[in-house]
Order: sequence, then structure tokens, then C-alpha cells
Amino acid sequence: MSIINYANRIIDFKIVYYGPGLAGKTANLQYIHRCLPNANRGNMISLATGDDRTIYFDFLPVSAVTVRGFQTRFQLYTVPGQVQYNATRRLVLRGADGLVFVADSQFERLRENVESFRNLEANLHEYESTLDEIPYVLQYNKRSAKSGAGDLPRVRPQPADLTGAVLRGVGHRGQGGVRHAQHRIAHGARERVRCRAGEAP
Ligand SMILES: Nc1nc2c(ncn2[C@@H]2O[C@H](COP(=O)(O)OP(=O)(O)OP(=O)(O)O)[C@@H](O)[C@H]2O)c(=O)[nH]1
Ligand SMILES: [Mg+2]
Repeated sequence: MSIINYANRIIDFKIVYYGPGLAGKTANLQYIHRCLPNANRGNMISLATGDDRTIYFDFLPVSAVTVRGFQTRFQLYTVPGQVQYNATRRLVLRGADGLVFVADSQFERLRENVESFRNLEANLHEYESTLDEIPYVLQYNKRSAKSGAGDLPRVRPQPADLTGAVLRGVGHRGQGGVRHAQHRIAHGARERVRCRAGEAP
């Protein structure tokens, strides 16, 4: 849940990168970290196994534009995609203001994508939340990988607005998706807070 500090005029948003193992969630954050100027980024923290699989989460704090006198800051998290770490995934998901679902476009990973998407819905359900309430972006990653490019079947209707925006990209090189996903979801999270505060969109 976004945190508004009226004394310091800062709003913090939590954005969670979700998706199956090896889809490229950590690569997304690494790319964003590489691209941003020092002034806009904090240290990236990665809690990973020896072979670089996320075991708890990655964390990257990013500061962004000032909106109506409030500085906006984004706390970017990734979940561990490996199936056995669901308790950790659920904890990291808690209070998310926006989600980037990083899918692996390779045909043979279709089942993992669908399972991970279902797992996301189930974990949100634990918090009495749904994807209708949280802005999310679907990022079809690994478009450069050799084994084709399968998209998720229609696991749920994809609305045309930001919630469910679909992007296709190459995560580790940032092509066609990483920064775009981050901008879209940042915008969505800000709009959500604005609506909740009763302002016209
Ligand atoms: N070919 C290709 N490789 C990618 C792409 N994005 C990430 N990778 C590579 O895929 C591997 C796994 O990427 P990670 O970012 O660690 O995957 P993850 O989703 O964080 O995986 P978990 O931590 O296990 O959940 C790494 O070797 C990345 O460099 C991409 O778009 N194309
Ligand atoms: Mg990872």
C-alpha cells in the first residue's frame, strides 16, 4: 500500500515483479538499475542462491518526479519464481500498488507462465484482493530466445486500459519493454492513489 508522508511530502509506492522462475524478473531490475542516474536510484539488494536464483527478493528503490509538491518514490521488488518459495512470494506481494507480470515467451514455458499467473491470483486472494483492483502490466519477456514466442492464453480478459497492458520485450537488454513497463506501472500506481484520494483522474 502506498505510504504518504505529509511532513516530508513524499509518497512511496511498492511495485512487485512477479512471474515464473528464470523469466527475467531480476534482469528487469538490473537493467533499470544500470540505466538510471545515481541521483534517482538507491542500492540494489539481491538475496539469491549461488546460481543467481532469487531466494527472497530483489529490491531497488527509485526516486521519480514530483507531483503536486509530493516527491514520488518507487520500491521495486521481485519475487522468487521457483514454485517452492510461495510463502516468500506471498509476503513480498503484500501491499503492492502495482504489478509487472514477467512471462517467459518460450513455448515450452507456457505451463509455468499460466501456473505462476494462477498463483498470483491465489496469493492476491489471500489478501482479499484481485487483479481488478491493482494496476498490472503483462511483459512478454525473452522475445529473443530461440524457441519461439508463445503468449499466455487468455487466462483472463485483457482490458484495453493500463490494467492488463501487454508489452513484449527482451529483459536483459531492456529492449521494447523494461523501461516502458516501469513507466506504465508507475503511472498506474499514481493514478490509483489519486482516485482513492477522490481527485478526478
Ligand atoms: N535470451 C534472453 N535471456 C534473458 C532475458 N531476460 C533475462 N534473461 C536471462 O535469463 C536468466 C534468468 O533471468 P533472471 O532475471 O535471473 O530470472 P528470474 O525471473 O529473476 O528468476 P528467479 O529468480 O528464479 O525467479 C538470466 O541468465 C538472464 O540473463 C531475455 O529477454 N532474453
Ligand atoms: Mg530473480
